[in-house]
Amino acid sequence: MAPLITIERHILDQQRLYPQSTGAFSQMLYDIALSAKIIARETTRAGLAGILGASDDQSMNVYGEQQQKLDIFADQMIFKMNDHTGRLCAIASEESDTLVQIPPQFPVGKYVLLHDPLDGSSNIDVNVSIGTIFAIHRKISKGEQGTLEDALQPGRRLAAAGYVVYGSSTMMVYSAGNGVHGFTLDPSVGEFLLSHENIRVPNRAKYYSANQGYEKYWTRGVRRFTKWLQGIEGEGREPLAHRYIGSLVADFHRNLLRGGIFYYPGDMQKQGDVAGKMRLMFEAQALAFLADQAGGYASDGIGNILDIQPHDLHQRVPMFIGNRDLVVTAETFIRDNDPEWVDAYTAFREKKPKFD
Ligand code: AHM
Ligand code: MG
Repeated sequence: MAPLITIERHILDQQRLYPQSTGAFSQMLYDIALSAKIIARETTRAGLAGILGASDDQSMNVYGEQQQKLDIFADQMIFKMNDHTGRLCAIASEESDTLVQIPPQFPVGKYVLLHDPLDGSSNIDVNVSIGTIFAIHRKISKGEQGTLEDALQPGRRLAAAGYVVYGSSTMMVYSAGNGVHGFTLDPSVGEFLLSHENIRVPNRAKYYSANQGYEKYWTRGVRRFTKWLQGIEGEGREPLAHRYIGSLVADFHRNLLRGGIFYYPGDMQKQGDVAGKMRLMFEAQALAFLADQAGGYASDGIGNILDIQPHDLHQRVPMFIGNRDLVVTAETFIRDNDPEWVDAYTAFREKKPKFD
């Protein structure tokens, strides 16, 4: 019988590759796995426990979206599981306006955690897959407390990133810069077991995923690229099948395993949407890191998402992610068709960060 490899054992095995490691990093990934198990339990019991649906106080998050009860639960759970461990110097979440400091009674560590506690929250009420996304940067500032300078680093410098998908089973997928590994939760024993070792994006893509309901807002390049994926534009390739769940984690996960491209472009027509909807720090950096580690690629339409110097914690970013050849083709269509958008977005992308 092949040995069962728990996520704990896998993280420890990875740690042995770095003899100088203090173990703090491995423990942190394990803390996130534990938070994920608790969130998974709540998502499956949500209807029963009476916490399904919009939060009582009808509160809005920083993007003006109504928070769901489960969003708030997941956000607080991740904070509470990680605030006291001495491993983090700050935590930032899609649901909070600013960087959250470690409470003064607890020791301060060497890493910053950025996360989207419950991605795809519009799908909670309708029993469709949702997810948690996380990214970990190393502290680079001199003082004791974590600062925006520590959080606003390019994705290229991530120490680790991953996601949890709460679907027909719960899976955690992570990379600490040494390949992408997937674990499936066995609810009967409460352990994440290694089920997908060293995930690589398949050479042949099967799917394209985008919210085509918004096509009228898209630029000419993105529309032509979509026609190319459908085999209508260009050299008459076989069409890809279309799949769109509306939960980024679930859409990304499917395309990672089956091959394909997910895109959420920046639009010019809809005012203020030059950078689209996805959040650079809480969604895009982590998934771009995983795509890169799995042999794929993530672009904002003009270049690698991992190379963007962030200027704002809640910065939006256009996202094209999946098989490298498809993403590069999207960049080509945009370069050849959308000069106005490229100029407007480049000005946005190159804004300078303010760290004070
Ligand atoms: P959320 O973090 O508020 O849930 O929003 C992010 C979600 C992604 O999971 C998904 O890819 C996208 O928004 C769907 O947006 P749309 O409904 O515009 O297609
Ligand atoms: Mg969210």
